[in-house]
Amino acid sequence: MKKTVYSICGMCAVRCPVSVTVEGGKPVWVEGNSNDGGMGKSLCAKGGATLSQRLDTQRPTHPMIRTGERGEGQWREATWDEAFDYITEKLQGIISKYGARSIIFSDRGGPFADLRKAFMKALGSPNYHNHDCTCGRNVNHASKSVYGLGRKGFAYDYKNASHIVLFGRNITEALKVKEVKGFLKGVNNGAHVTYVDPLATNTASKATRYWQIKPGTDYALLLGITHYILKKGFYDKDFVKQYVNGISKLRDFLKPYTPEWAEKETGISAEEIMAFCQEINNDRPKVIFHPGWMLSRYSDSFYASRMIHVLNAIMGSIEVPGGLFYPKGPGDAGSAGLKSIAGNVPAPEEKERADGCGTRYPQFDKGPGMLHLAYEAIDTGKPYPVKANFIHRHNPLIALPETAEQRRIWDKLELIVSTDVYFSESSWYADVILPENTYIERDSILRTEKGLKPGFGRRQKCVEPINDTMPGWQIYTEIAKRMGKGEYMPFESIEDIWNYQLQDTDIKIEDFDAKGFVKLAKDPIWYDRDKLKFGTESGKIEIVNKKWEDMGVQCLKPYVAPQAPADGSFNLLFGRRGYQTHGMHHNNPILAELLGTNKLWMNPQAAKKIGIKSGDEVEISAGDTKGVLQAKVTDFIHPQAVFMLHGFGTDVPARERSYGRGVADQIFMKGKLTDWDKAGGSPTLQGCFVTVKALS
Ligand SMILES: Nc1nc2c(c(=O)[nH]1)N[C@H]1C(S)=C(S)[C@@H](COP(=O)(O)OP(=O)(O)OC[C@H]3O[C@@H](n4cnc5c(=O)[nH]c(N)nc54)[C@H](O)[C@@H]3O)O[C@H]1N2
Ligand SMILES: Nc1nc2c(c(=O)[nH]1)N[C@H]1C(S)=C(S)[C@@H](COP(=O)(O)OP(=O)(O)OC[C@H]3O[C@@H](n4cnc5c(=O)[nH]c(N)nc54)[C@H](O)[C@@H]3O)O[C@H]1N2
Ligand code: SF4
Ligand SMILES: [Mo]
Repeated sequence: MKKTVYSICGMCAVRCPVSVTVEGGKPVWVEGNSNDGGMGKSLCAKGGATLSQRLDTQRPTHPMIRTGERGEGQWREATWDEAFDYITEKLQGIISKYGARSIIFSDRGGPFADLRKAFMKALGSPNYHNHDCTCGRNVNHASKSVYGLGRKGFAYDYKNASHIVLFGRNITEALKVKEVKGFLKGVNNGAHVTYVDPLATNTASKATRYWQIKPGTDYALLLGITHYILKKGFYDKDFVKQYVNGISKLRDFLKPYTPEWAEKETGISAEEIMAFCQEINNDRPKVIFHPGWMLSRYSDSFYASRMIHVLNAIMGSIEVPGGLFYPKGPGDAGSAGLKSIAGNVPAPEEKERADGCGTRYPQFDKGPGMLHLAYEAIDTGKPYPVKANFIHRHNPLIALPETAEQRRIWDKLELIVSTDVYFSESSWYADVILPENTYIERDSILRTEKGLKPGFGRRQKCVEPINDTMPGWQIYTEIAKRMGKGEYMPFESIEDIWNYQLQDTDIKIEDFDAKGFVKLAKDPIWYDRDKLKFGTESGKIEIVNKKWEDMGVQCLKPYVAPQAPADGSFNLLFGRRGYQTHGMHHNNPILAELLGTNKLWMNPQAAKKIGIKSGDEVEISAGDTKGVLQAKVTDFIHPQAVFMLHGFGTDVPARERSYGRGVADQIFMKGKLTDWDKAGGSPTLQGCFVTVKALS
């Protein structure tokens, strides 16, 4: 009667291994899959709300086709056949008028995305996008310009580290279960933790040194740190000699950027900076500088991230325990990889992406593209018209800035299809909603799990769906077939896909039964540190990368201080907490209770000036956009900034538990859809100001 099914959590994009207990066909318990030692039985609060998600009735339970105006909330429930016919007919019309390239795909991305990429290629469009333009693109591009490898080209060995330096990386709340466990082990083992953030988050309480930096000045801090480290010789000279090009150019460039100079820009004392450098020198090479994500959303964040990547290199912390390591893939363990589904579909005839990644913007990765740049194409019809948008497990209307402006642009689309489990802001504005099964009700394609012990992982259906929903793999396979592209996705069942993926390996699908995953190596794989190879043309770490400079990206850019807020206005900071995933679970019956509403954090100095105390209602505004929140007056925030949690203030009435609760941060980000970092590419979400006034 009682059985255990191993699967992969889907309550956030971290996708931890889980173990689900099923009794009489019903799920009764979810916990971490303890076959994975790093995970144990742990789960976060969102993972713990899995069963509540499934039972939530304020979700799309059938395919839905819009009957009223977009966003009006008038729908008719449809059968899957009707929904697919509707989509196919519209798509055929759009393709015959504008060509297949006029279709874009806006995906969350991640380890199961291969099938959706195949779907887009099969339709004949080059315009696949994932969410990363507002997540880690700047950090990724910065990493590529230094190592020739993206941001996922390295992983971090927290538990053995001697010093962990976090720039706005709220690792204990914006969490990944295995990572936070590794981090806490490191802390318990006595690692130093330096935490840099204008906000003293929960992670600051684990730090041995907390710096309440002036918002947007991390690049200055990093220049001051690197200047002093080079001046004092606090770096790994052997590693630099062997692997790093451009150290003398860096030294010259850094001449003006002394710790005393950095103090003036950042508010962090020169003495503290020098003491930190001394400590880091003792702790290296077991040192991790983590670039975070949020620091990556100012206009110079590409450069701040770049300097962090350079620091990791000159610490010599690459491919050492307690430092950074290359996540190893199947090939490193002597195995073939999963066979790619997209790899088997011919490339679309159209080579130019609508967003210009890889052509107009040669430095930006074509793979995930840049959704905000595709918006320009939707809006202007250049370089060619874009008329259809598939949205999968993505909520761009709140993930990108300026919801209202995005809706204006989306109105130029002739078809919007959203595959979601919730009425997100984006699915609510679509023409068709295709409800996916909740994750415990569905199988997904197999994933590759890179790491010191690489392997493959399987998400499998634990229980039958309770609604008229479908797994993503089937949705796209069905549409492809109806569009006459079935030959590229010739699958009738998930087993067909699994067997296809495993065909080059020695692994059978039954091998996943015992643990939920298959490891390809018994022992951790470390590369020979004398034979490291980086992805640059020289094979070395490039402080000045000629390829990037030739593409118009200066590598060592002089510091320009960020714009300061005008009198009475503040830098708007935002972030998340352990029991929320962006804006997606605010209506989950259990999590809605924990989340309540968001508040506006303000420093006492600033609050006093405008006559506000904790608990007072305040009006926040940017231009003609306004919102009201309760103030939380606290020393834990820099006087120049205010902070609010992301994901609140939904305007979707069907989400009754969260509708009207709190205020959304993205609505205040005026002009940010077209204001992006020219070197890294991401919208400068953080360079935004609001004014605050007392209401009574
Ligand atoms: N203003 C502001 N903007 C931000 C951020 C911020 O903090 N503030 N954070 C940025 C960051 S780091 C990121 S990564 C992005 C995140 O932006 P998104 O990637 O859009 O966010 P997610 O919450 O991961 O996923 C969103 C959608 O997936 C749906 N979903 C959930 N589970 C499932 C499922 O099982 N199947 C399907 N098909 N759909 C599902 C949800 O209902 C939701 O609509 O936002 C970025 N933008
Ligand atoms: N519980 C939970 N966990 C998550 C997610 C989630 O939605 N919920 N999302 C996942 C995803 S997609 C991501 S990208 C990560 C995000 O992980 P983080 O980026 O660590 O998460 P945030 O809470 O957004 O934290 C951003 C921090 O940046 C700080 N900050 C703002 N301006 C500056 C500045 O000028 N300098 C510095 N140094 N710091 C600054 C903010 O004050 C805030 O504390 O979390 C992942 N984990
Ligand atoms: S971090 Fe939490 S919600 Fe995200 S996958 Fe892991 S257990 Fe699930
Ligand atoms: Mo993210």
